[in-house]
Amino acid sequence: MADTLDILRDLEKKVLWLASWTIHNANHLRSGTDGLKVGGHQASCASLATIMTALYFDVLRPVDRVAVKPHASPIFHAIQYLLGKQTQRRLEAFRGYKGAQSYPSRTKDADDVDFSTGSVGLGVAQTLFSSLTQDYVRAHGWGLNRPEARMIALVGDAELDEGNIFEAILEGWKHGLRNCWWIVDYNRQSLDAVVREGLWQRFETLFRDFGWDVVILKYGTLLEAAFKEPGGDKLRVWIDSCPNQYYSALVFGGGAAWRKRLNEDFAGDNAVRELTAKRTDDELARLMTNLAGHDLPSLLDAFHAVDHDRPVCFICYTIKGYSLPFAGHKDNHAGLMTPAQMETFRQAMGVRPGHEWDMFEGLSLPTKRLQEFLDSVPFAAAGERRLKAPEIDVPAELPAPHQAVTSTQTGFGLILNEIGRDTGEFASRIVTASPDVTISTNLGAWVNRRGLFAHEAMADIFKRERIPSTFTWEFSPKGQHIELGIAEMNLFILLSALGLSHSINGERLLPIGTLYDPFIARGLDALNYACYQDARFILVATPSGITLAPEGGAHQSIAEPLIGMAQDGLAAFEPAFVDELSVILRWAFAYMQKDGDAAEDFSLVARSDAKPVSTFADHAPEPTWLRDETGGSVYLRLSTRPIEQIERTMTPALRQGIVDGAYWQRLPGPNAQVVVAYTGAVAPEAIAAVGLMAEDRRDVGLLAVTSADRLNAGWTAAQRARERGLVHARSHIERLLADVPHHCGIVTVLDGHPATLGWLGAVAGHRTRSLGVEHFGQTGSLAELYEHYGIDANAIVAAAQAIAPGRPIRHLKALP
Ligand SMILES: Cc1ncc(C[n+]2csc(CCOP(=O)(O)OP(=O)(O)O)c2C)c(N)n1
Ligand SMILES: [Mg+2]
Repeated sequence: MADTLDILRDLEKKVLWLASWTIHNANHLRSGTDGLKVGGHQASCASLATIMTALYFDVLRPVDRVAVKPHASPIFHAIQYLLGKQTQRRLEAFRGYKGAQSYPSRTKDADDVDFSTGSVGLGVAQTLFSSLTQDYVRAHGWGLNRPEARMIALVGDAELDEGNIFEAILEGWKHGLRNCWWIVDYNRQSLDAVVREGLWQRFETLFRDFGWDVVILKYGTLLEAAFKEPGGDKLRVWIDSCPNQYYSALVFGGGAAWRKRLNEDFAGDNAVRELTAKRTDDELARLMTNLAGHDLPSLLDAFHAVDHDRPVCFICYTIKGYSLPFAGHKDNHAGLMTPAQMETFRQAMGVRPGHEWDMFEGLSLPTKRLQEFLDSVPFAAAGERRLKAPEIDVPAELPAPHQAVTSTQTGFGLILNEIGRDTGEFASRIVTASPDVTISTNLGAWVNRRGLFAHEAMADIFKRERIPSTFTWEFSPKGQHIELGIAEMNLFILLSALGLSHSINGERLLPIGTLYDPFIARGLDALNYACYQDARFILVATPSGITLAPEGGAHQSIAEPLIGMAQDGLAAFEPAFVDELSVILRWAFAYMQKDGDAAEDFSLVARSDAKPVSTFADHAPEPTWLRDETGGSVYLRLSTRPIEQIERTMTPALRQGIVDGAYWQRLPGPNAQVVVAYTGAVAPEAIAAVGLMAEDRRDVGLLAVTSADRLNAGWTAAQRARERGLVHARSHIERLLADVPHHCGIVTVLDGHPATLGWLGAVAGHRTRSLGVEHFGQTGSLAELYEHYGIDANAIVAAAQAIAPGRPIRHLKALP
């Protein structure tokens, strides 16, 4: 142990040095051209250097997964560098192009990041939901040959201000959370300043209330020993009652400041004065800052002492900027050591100029001993920690239950109900989740078939008591629906965790989350992060738009179609008919399983390209980056509006059009003056408008747009491909509009922001008028609201008349 401790002390020093140097190099030595500050957080790094040294070089096992406090990214990269998983080149390029990322990133970093962090609070909750996901996987009998992982978050104390963390704690309690450690870097500083007194007590009671074990690590071994000296008990009381601000200021002031202050406060107390007098200024400063979060023996003891799987919150007292010149200063968050300060630090670390990146430079133990130790670190012993899971076969077709008049939401429920009958692998890998809107998003039939997930079986008392109810609410470890409380953040973070199960647990899940469309905004940052780390899931959002008419403005989504277009890693669809939905869902189950290297620029192009190879089929050969569709998550914006379904046969071409984003429902003729392009629930209005116009105009076209997102992404990608020399590249929408006469006008319409389809006119230079909803909705009937917001058949006809040549329409009702 003593030997290991010496090695860890050397490594702790090296990790702090490398992280500090990485940031210094990026800011002071690498040449910059754009006049921007590069940045980095030397103080936040120093705060976690000891804790991360203890964890990565001693405590962690290969199965464990860690969400690293975002601003400690350089410490993580330094550790991976020592373990041979990070290159000097990437450290030198920290915060630069293709360099180590400012905040740990699963997709952009090359050194085995477990969870992307950066938006504070999200990584923390992700560990909780990853632990629940692990339990889910194991309860279903998968991955039992692997040891259980601990899901660990390194948490900044100010990070605990984020509400999503508390939402997650509550959910964790409901689901019997296990194997989850949150290690709080309690440096009592946020970005702006020193935090409130006594926060640790609030944290302590809160975590205990929710069933967590709480371990408070306050004093290091030096202080604990000093407390046993004469006067030590008084010194302890003094530190315990020292306000955070004073303590921080004294840390910054150093040994002389400590002595002055202690001499004043203990003027008449010989024991304490003696305790301080026998120490030099440096020794006194070391003693007074010897908090447990910087004391390897205390940390190792505490981490190794955990002998149960209950969740644990470690509150580790630390000092922001520990060992660095701005330690404890309230303004140190973005503080950087000056070149002069760095020079002093370099000398103190025993690093010779020109040897700054040398792994063992300035350390006390022989290189061979250190290297042997690194080679045997348990965490790195198993090599590649990201797992691969085989693809789950998706049926060639999903059921498309036909009802003459129905909504996409109803259709979704019916399709899942049909899938729920299946006894094979495909249906067993589906896991659904919903934040208290399971029934109202129409998952009820699926849940009736597959049950709710819980560690322990819980019967539906209503059913047992024979009280009639449409829904069976029975929990068991085999259940396939995870019911959440009303917190959309939790839904997205859970989807993020479920959607990474193939990589983390080596077991693929096919997660589907349902919620109300407007409340996507409530969890948007978590959705963004789920996509950022390439988690794979299907999001089904319903009801949507003003089409949920009597529900009113509070529940009516406007911006979501634009979110669907703009969100990277998420292919957005808004089908109008249930047969379209069936095709899209089938495609989505395959798309969400596709591998992809999201860190590569070209594959990002291919991802946004997101269209079939056949688009380029006439013109071989294609560059591989065009073919490289990477897969991703899928968002389905559905509706509760029952509309008349189309009786038709699903041909391969139609199927392809639906998936690529659009198809002609009525082909415009060579003399067409108007094309109506619609998306989603307003299909009947578009069809009616075309019917009205067809009486007076020839060849009116009707374009069904199932995915403005994929259509637009394909168009952008094709343009880029042409700019790169692939002159024959054509996107799906370019082909669809190729024969539409130049003089023809396009009216676009959807129950969402009109900009979603507004770009269509730019594809081939057609005059376009885009209808949609721009203002808050209100209660009313569909007819009233569609008229008010200008998305009814009359509005479509009026818009066509304004932009298209030809005779006015006789049937047009006078507009208000
Ligand atoms: C959601 C979000 N809001 C704001 C920020 C900006 N920010 C970065 S760090 C930070 C304070 C972090 O303090 P703490 O968690 O205590 O970390 P420390 O640097 O003290 O270790 C803030 C507000 C962010 N990264 N994410
Ligand atoms: Mg802090």
